Amino acid sequence: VSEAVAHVAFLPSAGMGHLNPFLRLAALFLRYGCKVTLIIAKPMVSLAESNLISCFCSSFPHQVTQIDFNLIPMDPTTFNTNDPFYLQYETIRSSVHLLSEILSSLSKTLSACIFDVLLTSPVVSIAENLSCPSYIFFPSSARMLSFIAFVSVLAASHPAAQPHPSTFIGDVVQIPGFTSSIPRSSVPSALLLQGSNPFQRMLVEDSLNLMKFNGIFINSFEELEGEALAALNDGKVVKGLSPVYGIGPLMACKFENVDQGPRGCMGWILEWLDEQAEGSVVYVSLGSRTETRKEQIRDMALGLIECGYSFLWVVKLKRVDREEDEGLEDVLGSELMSKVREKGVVVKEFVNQMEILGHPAVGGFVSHGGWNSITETVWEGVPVLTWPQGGDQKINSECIRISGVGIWPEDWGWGSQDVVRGKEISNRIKEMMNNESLRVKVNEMKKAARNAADVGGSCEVFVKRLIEDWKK
Ligand code: BUP
Repeated sequence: VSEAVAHVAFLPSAGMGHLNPFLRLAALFLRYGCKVTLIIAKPMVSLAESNLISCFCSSFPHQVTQIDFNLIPMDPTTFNTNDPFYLQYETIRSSVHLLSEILSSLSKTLSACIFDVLLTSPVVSIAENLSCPSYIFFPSSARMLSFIAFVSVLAASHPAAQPHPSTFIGDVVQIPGFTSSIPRSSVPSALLLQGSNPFQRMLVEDSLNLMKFNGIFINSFEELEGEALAALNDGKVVKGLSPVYGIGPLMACKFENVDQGPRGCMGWILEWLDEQAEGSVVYVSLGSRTETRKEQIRDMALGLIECGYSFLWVVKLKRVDREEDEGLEDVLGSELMSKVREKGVVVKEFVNQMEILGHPAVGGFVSHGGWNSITETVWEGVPVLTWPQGGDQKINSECIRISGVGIWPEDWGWGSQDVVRGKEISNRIKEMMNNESLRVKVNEMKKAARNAADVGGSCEVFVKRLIEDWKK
């Protein structure tokens, strides 16, 4: 490509936990002068996603072009799932020839193409035929990426022709290059379910296909996950894996503030936080996709009341036992609800998490262990207590414990299934809020995070080097 400005095409997939960091990655390349084409699979899964994309495009009117990738509608009953994200994935897969047309019309001007990891297998054949390099963006931890990449090694070493993950994943997974192993109990539970499910097929297939790209971008950095990044790049995890670029931490951008959730709600939240003493508030959010059980909500309420700290609790009631209309008072009862109101505030809307974590009153974060939440809490130097609910969250939580920036009580199990009593929750919150060494460690990590993202930091070095390579 002889043009002076590098031109990068981005193809995101569905889900805010993927879209948010993916657009932050695109904003990073924009910051270094690239031109961006955003290819959007339509129709999108949720309104929140289409709002965010509109805000992104209107924030960079001269540098970003949006192209619609109109999906061919599919009959959802063809698939044995009601997960809208998996249906989107399959629809993209079956419409991929249309994507091929879009990319070939752009290919003369393209310097690189970046795909979200959920599209790894659907786009692999297209990526192989592109005349520019293609990359995957992986929005979880380097430890989780190592696990996924190592799945192909485990599967290949099993005698059966097509072994099931529950047979090739033993009691522990010892990935070469790692000091500590991953216990079977930390493996995403959908992978271990008997019988075949879409998630298993996707992961096993992706594990092999990850090798077929020119590189993998990951929202992590040396000081947070040095061991995993080295194991991946030294060929210890799997031989032949493409370079893994730790371009993290990817931080919040201005476009995320526009029209994301009611600013009215953020207004009173910030006013309430302003009234609280520095470092005195526990912020609680177990993610947006969690199926929160009523019992878990009750235990959390008891734990928060007992711990004695003020709290800001983001509860996603919409998925409580799948009952859409139930309110928190219906779940807690009026007596418990009035105690909750004495010490804390409860929010049901989508909040601006970065703004909350950055408020001086916030002294600790009870999180599900989503990787974005972890990198955000590190960025703000807030210690974290994780209660994984599913997916990659236990493997991410291991990074928290290893790096020393937070606590993960391993015996709590998956929050979406296991019972943890209020007393235990309260004890762990107190431990997080009172532990001086956690605070020191997370502040060291905050400095390292900011250095990595600063002028001359690892993130800039990687991005500038890639842009130069693309221009050759
Ligand atoms: Br909830 C919530 N506000 O109210 P993770 C989330 N977020 O800004 P994962 C908000 O969404 P799940 C809210 O800051 C982070 O960037 C949060 O990503 C933001 O969770 C993102 O932490 C969530 O990686 O699970 O794994 O995507 O979908 O349940 O949040």
